[in-house]
Amino acid sequence: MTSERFDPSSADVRWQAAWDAAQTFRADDASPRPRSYVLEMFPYPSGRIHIGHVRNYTMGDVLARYKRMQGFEVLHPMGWDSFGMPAENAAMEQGVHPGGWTRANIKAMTAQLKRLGFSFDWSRELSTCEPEYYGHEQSLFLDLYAAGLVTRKESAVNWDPVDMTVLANEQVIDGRGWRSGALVEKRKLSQWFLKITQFADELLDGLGALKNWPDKVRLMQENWIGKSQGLQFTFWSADRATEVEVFTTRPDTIFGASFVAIAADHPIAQGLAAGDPAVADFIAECRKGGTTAAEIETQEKLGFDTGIRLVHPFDPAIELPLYIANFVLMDYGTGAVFGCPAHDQRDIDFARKYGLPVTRVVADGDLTDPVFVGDEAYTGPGALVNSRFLDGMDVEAAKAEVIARAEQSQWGRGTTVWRLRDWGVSRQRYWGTPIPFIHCGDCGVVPVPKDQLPVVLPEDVDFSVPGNPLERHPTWKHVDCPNCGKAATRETDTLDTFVNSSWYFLRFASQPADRPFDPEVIKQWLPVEQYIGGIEHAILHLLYARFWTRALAHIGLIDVKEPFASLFTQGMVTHETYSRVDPGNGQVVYFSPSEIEKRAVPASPEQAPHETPSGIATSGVDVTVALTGMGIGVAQGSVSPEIAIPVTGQAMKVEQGRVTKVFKRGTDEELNAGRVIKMSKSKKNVVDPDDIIAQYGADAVRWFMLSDSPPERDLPWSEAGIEGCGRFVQRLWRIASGNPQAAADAASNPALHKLMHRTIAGVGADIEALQFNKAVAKLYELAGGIEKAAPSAEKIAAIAVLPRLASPMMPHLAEEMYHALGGTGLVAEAAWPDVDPAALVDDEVTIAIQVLGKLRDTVTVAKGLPREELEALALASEKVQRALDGKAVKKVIVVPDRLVNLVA
Ligand code: ANZ
Ligand code: ZN
Repeated sequence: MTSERFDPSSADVRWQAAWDAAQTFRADDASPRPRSYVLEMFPYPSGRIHIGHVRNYTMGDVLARYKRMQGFEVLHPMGWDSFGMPAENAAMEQGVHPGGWTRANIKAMTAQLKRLGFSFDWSRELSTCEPEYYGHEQSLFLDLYAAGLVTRKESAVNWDPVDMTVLANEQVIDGRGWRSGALVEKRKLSQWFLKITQFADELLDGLGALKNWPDKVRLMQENWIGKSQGLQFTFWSADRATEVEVFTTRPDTIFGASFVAIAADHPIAQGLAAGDPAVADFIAECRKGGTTAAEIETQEKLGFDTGIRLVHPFDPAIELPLYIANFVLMDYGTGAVFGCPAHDQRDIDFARKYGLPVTRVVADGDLTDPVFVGDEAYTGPGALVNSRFLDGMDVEAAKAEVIARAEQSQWGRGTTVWRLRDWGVSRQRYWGTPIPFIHCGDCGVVPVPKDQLPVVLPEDVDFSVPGNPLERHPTWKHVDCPNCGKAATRETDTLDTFVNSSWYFLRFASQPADRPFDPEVIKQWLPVEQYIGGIEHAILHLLYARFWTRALAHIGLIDVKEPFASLFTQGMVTHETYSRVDPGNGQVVYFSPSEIEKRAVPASPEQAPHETPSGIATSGVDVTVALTGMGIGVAQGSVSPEIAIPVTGQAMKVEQGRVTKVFKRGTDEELNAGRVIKMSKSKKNVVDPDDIIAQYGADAVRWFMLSDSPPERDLPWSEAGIEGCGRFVQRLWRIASGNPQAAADAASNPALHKLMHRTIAGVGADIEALQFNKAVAKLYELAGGIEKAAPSAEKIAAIAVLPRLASPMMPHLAEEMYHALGGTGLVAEAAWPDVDPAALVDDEVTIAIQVLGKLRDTVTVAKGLPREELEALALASEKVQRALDGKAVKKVIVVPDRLVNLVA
């Protein structure tokens, strides 16, 4: 006996247990089937699964389940990106151990994921904070070191002089330490680097082959790698005592040069500082503020005139002042530039501030005057002007001409520079992979011998004092040198968490105990067929993972060069916000959905009946905020400046003189129903996955995540939407559990047969193209078709395929339906239904019927109908007769299978 209603609260756990028992989702390394590796970016164990994770993992799950039904051996793993700052912050704020906090979070989140019925191979679960993972990472790091891909060099860090600690960029807020509030200084420290720049060319060229990556992501990576072609050349002082080598990407603007500037760390600046306290003071001033390119970009431009004058390479009569300037970076190009204010924004800001000449050398349309007006540089194309032998050339030709002349006269040469820097992986933090090196007074830096790996983090650490607990630990760092046996110290830096996520997809594919992975097994699974995650990882994570894969291939550990064959970046889940302005302080106060109620009230006369359109924050804007996982993404999100949300009036619906308004629950206090924006705690517009699963069941939640919006777009959460999904779950259940009672001699239903096969083919194609919302729509259509149909053999057949079609998206309901219909085994292991190709052939066409070229009617007819029949059909149309209004038809134009035009 089947029950009336589908009850997810009992069915969900029952089927989850059945899949577990049958090990349905275990990927078999030895399988003879073709492989499919479906991967979603693994989460940071922050404590709770949020709705963004649910959307991300639902999409991956649908694809993984579908591929399994298609006969693939599917690898669909899940794990935890579990090192990183939030655990240390929790340790400092709540006095808990980062490990305990992290592991408890993982436990809670695992339970949440299991409730959603995702088809993960849990036997491959990994957590990057466990020695079983990071020990292998240490081993790979040593391999890269042996191959010369790891170096140690001096580099600037953010130093908090009060807490006496190094700060990550995210911990510097407005130039001050996030805890102490002290002005942060730049300090030089010896740091570990991975030589990603050695792969810059490859990483750039490789983008061309990633056809199944979003163009946007490829472009972002291209810009990040930033290959520029330019000219490197030397300026001399007239007495030849000073020489400054500069790099420019705009040699064409050479006659617009009005100054030369060097970085504060440039050797010339350092030399001057030794003899002149004013220079030393200025350099100290430049050291304040952050180290990121973005911060340097936005800082006020500061300069110091050294008094030195340099001569123009094309005309010794032109002299340019040499400045030390805070906007010039030491580690880009040569650490020195010439400024052409008319055509570079930084340069014009600087020139206007210090009263330097601004000369136009590229015409801006008709504007050719050498005197440049205004504060906005012209960076567009144009013909060269005021530039002697370059006049009249376009920018590209002028660049080539200057480079050729410089090379001929041997004062410069054409070069390529990259924006990409080597990857600094040292973090002065506890909760990360210990860098496996030992510092010996005699032997220098010595790698930890591989048989002594893993270098395990000490458990007993103290977070009550700021700084790196590994540094302060009484015993941990004291070891004997593996080389000479003398007393030595361990490296106390740990690896950037992005290292953890740079190879986890390899460990998922193969996890022997004694080495990081087995290359033979990797070969079978990699590349990942479909990778799904948030756009916020477009650059760093995806570039680092590509780099690690290439680096490991370079040293012969694996064969694959690109880890992710296809990449998909999903949109965010958004929700209406409820707020009001606090009259006391003018601040916006937010209310959660549980704190509000919507009531219909009489419309006041001045309120025009309308519905306020809701502005949807585009996912392209707020890219720093992590929807899913990746530790660092979360860290960035938590400190990205809160975006002020303008409250856009009242959202109301006017119906027969009444409007629906939003009130603070149980009061008459009216609230603003504001913009629909990404769910976030601070806006109180979050929906807890646990609550909605408890209320509607896993399948309704999954179905909602796939419905309504294309997957790359934002999905607005709505109560009505999820309720509709809950109703559809019940509708499908009624179809499967009701008795179709086909009479053997009932009329056949070719239309339903057609619809069924179109749905099988269409849903499959849509899932493969990740167009889940379209697959959803097709299932709605088929369900409707079945409900309308009278009993027939085709109806029985259509009902019988429903569980298999629904299985990737609503797996629990599908199992229940499958069994109610007499299926054996698990539908999750069943094959995708076959398509009858004959049923896909379109044998009907829609004919447009026109009178004097104007569309009056359409008819759907069998393909290939003869002219006379089409003509007769057209004349029989009532609408056509009305349009003719008694006039005689003079001529009939028939385009077979397309249209009939009556000329009267
Ligand atoms: C003169 C000039 C004229 C420039 C002009 C630009 C526009 P990209 O293309 O991003 O590589 N530059 C070079 N080295 C620098 C450094 N260490 N710190 C700060 N700025 C530096 O940028 C190259 C341009 O950035 C170079 O071209 C240089 O300014 C500046 F109308 O030279 B240009
Ligand atoms: Zn030694």
